[in-house]
Amino acid sequence: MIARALYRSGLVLAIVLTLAACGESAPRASGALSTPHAVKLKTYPELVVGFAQIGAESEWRTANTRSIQTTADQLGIELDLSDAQQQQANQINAIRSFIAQGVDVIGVSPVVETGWDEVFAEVKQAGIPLILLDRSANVPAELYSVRIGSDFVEEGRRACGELARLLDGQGSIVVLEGTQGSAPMLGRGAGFQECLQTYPGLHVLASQSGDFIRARGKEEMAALLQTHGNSIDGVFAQNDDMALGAIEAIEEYGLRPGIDIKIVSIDAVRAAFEAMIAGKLNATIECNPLLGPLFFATALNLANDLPVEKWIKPDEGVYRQDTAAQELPNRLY
Ligand code: GYE
Repeated sequence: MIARALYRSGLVLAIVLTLAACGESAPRASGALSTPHAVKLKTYPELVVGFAQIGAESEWRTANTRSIQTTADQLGIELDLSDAQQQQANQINAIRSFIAQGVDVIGVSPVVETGWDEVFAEVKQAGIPLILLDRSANVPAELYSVRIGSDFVEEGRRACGELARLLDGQGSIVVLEGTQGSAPMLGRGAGFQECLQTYPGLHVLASQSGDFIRARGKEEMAALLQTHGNSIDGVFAQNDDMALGAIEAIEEYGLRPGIDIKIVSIDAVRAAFEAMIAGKLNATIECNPLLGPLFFATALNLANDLPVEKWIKPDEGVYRQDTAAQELPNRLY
């Protein structure tokens, strides 16, 4: 899907560039000083992009930031990257400063889903295209140009399917949720719940928020073990980092993660593959953070008024212990 979208956007751009080139080299009527129909398209090195990143809460996020930075460097794009340290107010300030600078395109990964209407309307008013990268926002569709990111509801369904398989449809599950009110927390939770309806033998004992952070996942898992002890059969961690923290808590409690308690998480970062190879994590649902190339290809199309799809989704898989060792060398994040 990524390849297709890139190919398509590249193709559209190539066609338009060719037309523009033809326009410029077409013979001019005598006396004419310019070619009124030639289209002057922006190229990557002319682009100025502002991106309001969330922070550095997880390995996923670090890989995402790296992908955006290295792609901008490779393409010669001027990138203003801001780190909001998990604060929505900082993201809003960053967006306002991008408007003041007059950047060509603004990108943001909204830390939570709500509270964006006003600032997004300001972006629209300024005539700057807005890309939601990774997380979505709960706003009317006309307030942004495109969202590039995963189907979080589907990821939740897949996580439930994996746990149901591992537990033979019977057992008690605890959930480690990501940042409250964020699109992946809400979407993954909804997909998981929806799929649970088809497994009457599975039920959720408790849910706690670990904010997508490893240390918090460990803390919350330790507390859950204190309360529910040996009655926990499975853990659904809404990202790998929290699952890795939970693994430590389970070991400290004296149980075997991956055996006594089955664990499924989301992201598919390298450390998750290492944990699967060690037999401590049972499965991970892929969520691709390497969105830099797609982000800038889309930004260029928007800056040139070319059409883009409203929701661009990366292709993603599910990984289990049996193929983890074989897959690890291929992992790029
Ligand atoms: O799963 C988690 C990160 O928004 C999809 O945010 C992203 C999530 C990712 O902190 O690890």
